[in-house]
Amino acid sequence: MKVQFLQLQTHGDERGSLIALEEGKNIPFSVKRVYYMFDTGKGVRRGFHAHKTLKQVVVAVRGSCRFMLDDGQEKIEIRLDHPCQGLLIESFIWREMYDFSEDCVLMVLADQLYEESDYVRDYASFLTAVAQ
Ligand code: T46
Repeated sequence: MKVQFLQLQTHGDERGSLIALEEGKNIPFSVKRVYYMFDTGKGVRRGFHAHKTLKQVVVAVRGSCRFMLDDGQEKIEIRLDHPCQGLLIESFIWREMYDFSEDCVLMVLADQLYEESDYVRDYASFLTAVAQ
């Protein structure tokens, strides 16, 4: 599956912790867009789509949530619960996010600007596309 865990180096000292995200170093693409989700309601499930070309790295900078990732053949569940964990998700991976903790701030770095035409929001169309 085109999904990878990235262990992000923490620079910690007596003042606290700091993690740097740098394109071409720990982020394997040029970053065109950053967005973040917060105040996600209890029991809410988001996502329900794949991307045709977009690559993203997701970090729970605060709190936790779970991802269900599906490449059309296999489904895996991943829990993000620490700011030192990055999750690289490449194209044609169906994703659903859920079990957001109340304090969850989910930050996403993307290699492209927002473009609705890059989304596959219909699961049957996704399965057809990955079968080809
Ligand atoms: C993804 C997962 C992890 C924008 O105007 N600009 C943006 O950059 C984004 C990401 C969204 N929007 C608008 C489009 C919708 O009206 O914000 C609204 C919520 O977006 P959406 O329903 O797509 O959110 P999620 O949580 O289902 O999915 C998002 C990303 O869209 C998606 O690329 O991989 O987070």
